[in-house]
Amino acid sequence: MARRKGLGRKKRSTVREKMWEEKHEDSFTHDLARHRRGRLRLSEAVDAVPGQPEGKCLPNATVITHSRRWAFVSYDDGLSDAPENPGPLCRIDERLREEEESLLAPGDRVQVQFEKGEGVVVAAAPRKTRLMRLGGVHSRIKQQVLAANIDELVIVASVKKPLFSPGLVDRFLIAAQQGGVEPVLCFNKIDLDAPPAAFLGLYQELGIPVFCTSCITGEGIQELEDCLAGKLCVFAGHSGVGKSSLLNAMDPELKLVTREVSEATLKGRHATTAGVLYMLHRDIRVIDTPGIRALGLWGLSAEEVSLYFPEIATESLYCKFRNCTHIHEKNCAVQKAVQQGVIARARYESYRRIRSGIEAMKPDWL
Ligand SMILES: Nc1nc2c(ncn2[C@@H]2O[C@H](COP(=O)(O)OP(=O)(O)O)[C@@H](O)[C@H]2O)c(=O)[nH]1
Ligand SMILES: [Mg+2]
Ligand SMILES: [Zn+2]
Repeated sequence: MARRKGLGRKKRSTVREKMWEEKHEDSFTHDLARHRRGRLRLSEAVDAVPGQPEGKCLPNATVITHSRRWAFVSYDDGLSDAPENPGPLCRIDERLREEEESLLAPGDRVQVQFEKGEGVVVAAAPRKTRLMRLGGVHSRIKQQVLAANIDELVIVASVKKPLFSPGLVDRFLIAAQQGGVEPVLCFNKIDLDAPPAAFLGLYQELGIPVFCTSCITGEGIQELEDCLAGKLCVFAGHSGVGKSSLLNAMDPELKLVTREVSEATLKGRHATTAGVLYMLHRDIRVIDTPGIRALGLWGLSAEEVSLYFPEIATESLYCKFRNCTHIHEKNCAVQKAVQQGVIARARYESYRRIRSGIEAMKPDWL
């Protein structure tokens, strides 16, 4: 990628790091794709616009959605009607792209400057929270941020069509903890079948609010709406579980496109291609993400996995070995707790699968 002369990212990094700590939101950097263990590596952050007086570079818009080169933004109060404003579609400055991929995510706070009748996103504020995953095999970006600055992660699952997948929920719960987001679980399509009772209790015991909804009968929609009022949240889950339908049910004015779940695979098709932020009534702002079939966890080592399963972490204090993997050891308190039903087997199986997946992958963040 062509770098602008004199930008000198590395040299200025310590200065920016210090400034970022002091000013947080007001100073401008952007967390890039190559963080380690969820920590911002500000040495790799994109710098503020060259020549911009420090402290004057404030966010004035929020990213609604974006492609590689273009962002659709919502301007802060007062700016949308400004005579010099050419409209919400803005070009993304090359420093906010990496190898032709945009580094922005819906929910990002950005500064747009108006240049020759064109809006240009020139800088992005550090993210308060994020939902991220490993980039797909074809993506050059290893860590993909799906949504930024969200308060709640609404994990949507359906009881049927497609079938409930506890493994994906457990992965989302880890991603929520990594990104500093509060998780909420929503079992949708309860008109088709009862929500799985064992799992309802399990997640409630873990302290996760659980909602049971139907977009057909309207059951549970009001409760979900009350929980999300005034918040920015992201809806995530398999394709076809009813994410877009839930948004339509909360605010019929939205009229989002929904898709029939393909009978052949019962996995749903991808109707939504990029994450988009929608403004609903009651100041509910929701980022609807494309259906996610698998959530690769980013920046996690095999040893760390148990820390994200609170019930496993608690039991592991009683294991004979400090570095117990809880998989093959004798005298393992975790395995004993699973046998005694203290730890749910489904959660333990998730733990094993996630852990062995990371071991097999030999990720480059370790
Ligand atoms: N029976 C039933 N079908 C639903 C419900 N919610 C959504 N659907 C259907 O499920 C399919 C996928 O919904 P959609 O909102 O596009 O799912 P998304 O991919 O998660 O956004 C559509 O055919 C919807 O009509 C529900 O509560 N009950
Ligand atoms: Mg959808
Ligand atoms: Zn153990």
